[in-house]
Parts: sequence; C-alpha cells; structure tokens
Amino acid sequence: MSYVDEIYAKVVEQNPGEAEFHQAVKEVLDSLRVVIDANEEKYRKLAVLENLVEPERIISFRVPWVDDKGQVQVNKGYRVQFNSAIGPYKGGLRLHPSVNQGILKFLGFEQTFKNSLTGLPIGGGKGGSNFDPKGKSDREVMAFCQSFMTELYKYIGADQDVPAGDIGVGAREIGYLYGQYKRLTGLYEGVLTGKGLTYGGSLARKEATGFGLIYILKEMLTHNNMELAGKTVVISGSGNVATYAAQKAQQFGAKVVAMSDSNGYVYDPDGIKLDVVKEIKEVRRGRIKEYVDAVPTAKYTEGKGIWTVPCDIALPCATQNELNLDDAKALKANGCQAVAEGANMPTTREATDFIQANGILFMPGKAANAGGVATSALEMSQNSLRMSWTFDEVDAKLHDIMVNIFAKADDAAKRYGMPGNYVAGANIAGFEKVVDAMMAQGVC
Ligand code: NDP
Ligand code: 2IT
Repeated sequence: MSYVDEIYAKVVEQNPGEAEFHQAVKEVLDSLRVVIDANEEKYRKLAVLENLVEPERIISFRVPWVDDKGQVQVNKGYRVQFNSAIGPYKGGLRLHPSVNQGILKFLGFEQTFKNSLTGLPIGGGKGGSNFDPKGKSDREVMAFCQSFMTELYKYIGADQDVPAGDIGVGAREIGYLYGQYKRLTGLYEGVLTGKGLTYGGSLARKEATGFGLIYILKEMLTHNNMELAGKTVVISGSGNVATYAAQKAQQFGAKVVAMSDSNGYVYDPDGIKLDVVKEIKEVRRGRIKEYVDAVPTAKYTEGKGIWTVPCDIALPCATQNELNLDDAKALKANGCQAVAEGANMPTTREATDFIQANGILFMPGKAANAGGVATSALEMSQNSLRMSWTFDEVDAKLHDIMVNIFAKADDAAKRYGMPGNYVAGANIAGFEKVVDAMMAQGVC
C-alpha cells in the first residue's frame, strides 16, 4: 500500500466518527501523492505523515455559565493545537452548536497549511465550543466567554497560542475573552487577534478575509485572461467573510446579486445593497430575510438553493460542505466560470472534482481565505512593535500576501505538472514549508 493510503486508513481507524477530519486529510494527502511518492523513503523513516495528521495537543474542557434566567448551562470547550513547526499556534475560535472535536481537528489541520502559505511565522490551531450565540443576550455571551477563557488562559499566550474569530466570534466575543485573559494573567499582550481598535486591534483585520478573497480571485482571473469588473457574483453567508468579500467585489466593479444565512437567501437583481446587509447583520444581529423589508424589489427564498442563482463567479463564504455536487452542476449549467472558497472546506470533494474537471477555475479555502489569518499575524507584529499601521499600510501588505499565495500555488502546481490545479498547488506549497521546518527540528 502507498504511504498516503496507509496513513489515510490509519486516520480513519484511529479517529472514529470524525468525518470532516477524514475529508480534510484525504483531500490534502491525495494532492500530495506526487511529492510524497518522490520522497517516500525519507518521509517514512521520519514518520512525516504520522506527525502531520496528529495534533500536537488537544485541550478539552467544561464551560459552565449562568443564563439570564439564573439557570446554569454547560457547554463543551476545545482548543486543538495542531502544529507549531513554523510558529505559535494560530487560528480562530468557533462558537456554533455544530462544533465538535472532529470539526475543530479538520479546521486545525487546514489552518496549518493555510498559515504556512501566508509566509508568516504562524503554526496551526483552532478552537471553540458548541455554545450557540444566536438569541443570547450580551450578558450571556459575556458569561460564556469569561468561563471559556477561565480554562483556556492556561494554555495560550502571545508566543504560545493566539486565537482569533471564526463563525460566531467577532469583535464582541474577542473583547470579552481579552478582558478575562487580562484579568486572570495580569498581562496586556497580543494573545488574541481581531481585537477592537482601542485595545490593540489592527485596522483592516475585520475586512481582511473578504478583501483577501477578492484579491486572490482577481489574481487568478487575470492569470486566466479574465476580468472581475462586470461579472455577476453569488456569495453564500452574510457574516464577516461574506460581507467584506461583497464590498471589495463591488469596489472592483462586480455585481453581487445574492447572499444568504442559514435560513435562506436573498436575490437582488439590481445588486445587493451592503449598507442594508450591515445594518441587519452587524447592528441588529437579524436575519437576511429582513433585506426585502428595506428592498422590496429583492426576493427572499427560504432554505438552501443559493447556488441555483445564475452567476459568473461563486464565493461560498458560510460553512463546510455547503456546496455539493448538485450545486456544482447547477453552477456549471448556468455558466459559472470561477469558484473561490471564502469559508473553510465549503465545497464537498465530489463538487470540487466536478468543478475542476469542467474547466471552472477553483481556488481552495486554504489559499483563498488566508487573508484573515495573515492580517492576524500583522496584528501580532504591530502588538510586538507596540505600534499601529494605517489602514492602507495593512491593506497593501494583505494585497501583497494574497498575490504571493497565488504565485506559490500556481508555481507548485506547475512544478509538479498540474498547471491550473490550485488545490494541488496550495497543498504542496503549504506542505513543503511545514515539513521542512518539522524535519529541521528533529524528532519533537
Ligand atoms: P460569521 O459567523 O460572521 O458568519 C457565518 C455566516 O455563515 C452566517 O451568515 C451564517 O448564517 C452562515 N452559516 C454558518 N453556519 C452555517 C450552517 N451550518 N449552515 C448555513 N449557513 C451557515 O462567520 P465568518 O464569516 O467569520 O466565517 C464564515 C466562514 O469563513 C467559516 O467557514 C470560517 O471558518 C471561514 N473563515 C473565517 C475567517 C475569519 O477571519 N472570520 C478567516 C478564514 C475563514 P447564520 O447567521 O444563520 O448562522
Ligand atoms: O479560518 C481562519 O483562518 C480564521 N478563522 C482566522 C484565524 C485567525 O487567527 O485570524
């Protein structure tokens, strides 16, 4: 059996019930086959793949808190410290009822390669809880965050592990988490990123994932003799990534016609009005269906189905496995020319294979959404320097990083005879740096 197949079989056997983790490992290992086969003896001897698929550490803990009725609630909390070969663990915290250890392992595994691709000194990690922030009061969210940090603070630090936001974690949650870390440790340090601008946050971090997605999309289009201006774009989700992807796409002259949340999607043939979306989502924490109250010419459809809206470019920016084979076929039938993943693993393996086999350009999440974590690393740099850069300075660095990530993925794909296969390119380029650092540091 090949080394790759052997390791994948072990991952399935030793991590039962963790479907998303299996999926992420398989997708990465499959596209690394060429590299691994060429170095099989050396990698086997050093157990490179065994090390790569096993998190360095998983911290799992109880999170008790009191709700507004005086009832004690208990959630599960986790931090997966996946790989520290190239820097302190770095990656977001997700608060969503679906969170479990397998999902956080898939995210931590992906994060390791993504962070490597940024070119910045950050290892891979991910954490979170099955706590559902939806419908909770600010006080309840604060109580949860304080309890979560009361356990987590023992394992993190500015040079050790630096969490940030992800689904369900934005400026409000980071603020409560930071306050509790400071109170428990007495340290005012860059232990979290995505902080508010008054206490160490970086300009452009909020926008970074969405902006970065559009910068790399534009790069991919340009290299394939296409333009973003004038294109029709569909974006799933209406959270942090989706909103700022839409904003940057519009700035470049594209027309965003649909956005969604977990209840349904809105279609606005005149182009989504982002001030309306921001008012609903960022100010009122409301539902996307409220969009039609402000824009009666738009149409709201309950349930899934956003990928049936005709578009030139599809940007899945909500969650994992939200774009399946049928969705990919619908996109193709409607003439879609490019897909770039704002979310982590939003496209199923079958859908990815179909998209690539049908000549639709495809940029995988670990390259496409790396702008968020890259800007988090820039926030860490600013905290260490005890300085802040201007919005334009951070944005320019973000732009350069995304252009570089495209170049690395493009180059690795070409080096291994798969030009245009940015999935393989991103995985290979991310892998090369992490594995080089792991081997240089010996058995540890
Ligand atoms: P937000 O919480 O701000 O927004 C998430 C959006 O996705 C919401 O519209 C939400 O709808 C929707 N969504 C979440 N879960 C589901 C689900 N199970 N089914 C359908 N819709 C869902 O999160 P972000 O925008 O920060 O994150 C979106 C994606 O981008 C995630 O995959 C995340 O891992 C990834 N990412 C985020 C980065 C960041 O910097 N924030 C960086 C890189 C990647 P609803 O409100 O109804 O739940
Ligand atoms: O998936 C991701 O890259 C993030 N949620 C951002 C992580 C970070 O540390 O900024």
